[in-house]
Amino acid sequence: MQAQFIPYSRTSLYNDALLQESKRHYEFMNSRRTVREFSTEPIAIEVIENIIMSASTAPSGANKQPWTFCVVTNATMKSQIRIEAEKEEYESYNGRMPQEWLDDLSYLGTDWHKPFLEEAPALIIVFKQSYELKEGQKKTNYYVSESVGLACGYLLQAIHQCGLVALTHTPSPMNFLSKLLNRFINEKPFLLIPVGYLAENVRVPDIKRKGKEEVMVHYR
Ligand code: IYR
Repeated sequence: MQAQFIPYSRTSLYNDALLQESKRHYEFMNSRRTVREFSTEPIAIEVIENIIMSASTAPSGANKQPWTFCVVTNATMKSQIRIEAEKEEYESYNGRMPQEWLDDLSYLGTDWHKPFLEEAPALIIVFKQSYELKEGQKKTNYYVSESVGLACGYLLQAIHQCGLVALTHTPSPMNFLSKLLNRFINEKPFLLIPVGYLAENVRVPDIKRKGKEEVMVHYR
């Protein structure tokens, strides 16, 4: 059945105002950094809810919204997640990851220790719904990874907009999260995103983002 169509409009910007707004937004986004050190200061659950509902406005295949955002603020559960993640990461850093991968990461200084899984006040574990389970019936979802990837991008942007910080963490393999969080069979862990205030005196690697010559091709 077709949806009812309703009016939709935007306030348009032109010329200088448009140019300025696009530049302001780029500079704001360019000030986002991934961090691994969080203050333990708690964040109101209402804030996390708003951030997640912002993420959930992302476009998705056939508007299926094939995502579940699990929020863990419970200290015992965070510790369990840390223990399981470090077990996997220890194996990854000590044999599972090929030398090229370890070399590619070495300048970032990451290793198997994941203290941020206990320090960050909230862990958002994003699950993708490979298919939908409606009253026991399997229903197809479309472009699931693209959709959930977009929602995670929106999530990171909302976190940045609030002056908070995050890490896109991918313990590998991640199946332990399905078990610990008791998730449904149609859900697969996608990303683990610790969120919080930035810790004090944090330093981040002095990495460079690619310039427009490298990331953009214009066909005139
Ligand atoms: N998942 C591991 C390894 C890791 C992999 C990539 I690609 C990174 O950009 C960073 C880390 C970890 O979280 O340490």
